[in-house]
Amino acid sequence: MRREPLSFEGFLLVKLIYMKQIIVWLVIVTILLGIIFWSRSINISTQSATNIWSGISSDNLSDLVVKNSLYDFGSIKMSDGDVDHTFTIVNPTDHDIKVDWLYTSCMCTNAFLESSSGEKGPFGMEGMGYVPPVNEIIKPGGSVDVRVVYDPNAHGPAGVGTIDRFVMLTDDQGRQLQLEIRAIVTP
Ligand SMILES: [Cu+2]
Repeated sequence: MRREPLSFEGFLLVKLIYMKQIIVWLVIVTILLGIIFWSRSINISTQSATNIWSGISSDNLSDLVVKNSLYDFGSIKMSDGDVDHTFTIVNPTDHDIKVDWLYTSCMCTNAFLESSSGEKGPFGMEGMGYVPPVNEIIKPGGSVDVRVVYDPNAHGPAGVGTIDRFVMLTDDQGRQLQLEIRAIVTP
């Protein structure tokens, strides 16, 4: 059986139908990927406190010191927005120590490094986008401030309850200092 050759208009129509189908599929795939990534980020945030941030082994502690490594905001309201706390990090040794990295345990938390030369940051969660190196030298007896900003709205309505977040500082010897913030989040 011989098929009629397709006219130019017919050809355009077939092409248009194909393109529509492709666009519909692209939209479906994009929505599915969005749902997968969204649920993954929620998973990461609830597991972070137990898995990634289970503490540092005692032989890997930085020589840098902080007076209080834990700060508790107490009860905070989502409607009041971001809260922040500044930790002062001191170099008690007789040699320079360079801060190489600052990472937070969750995307709702950012850290900024403040020194006499200005502010660096934000430094966020490892693996969630690019986090640049800090490259800040602390002189013997000197100090820098690490300002930790927590966004109680970052997780949406699911973010209500007790939260526990960490900031990990890594020095140029690969040794670490951990900071911790806590809060009870209410709507
Ligand atoms: Cu979070």
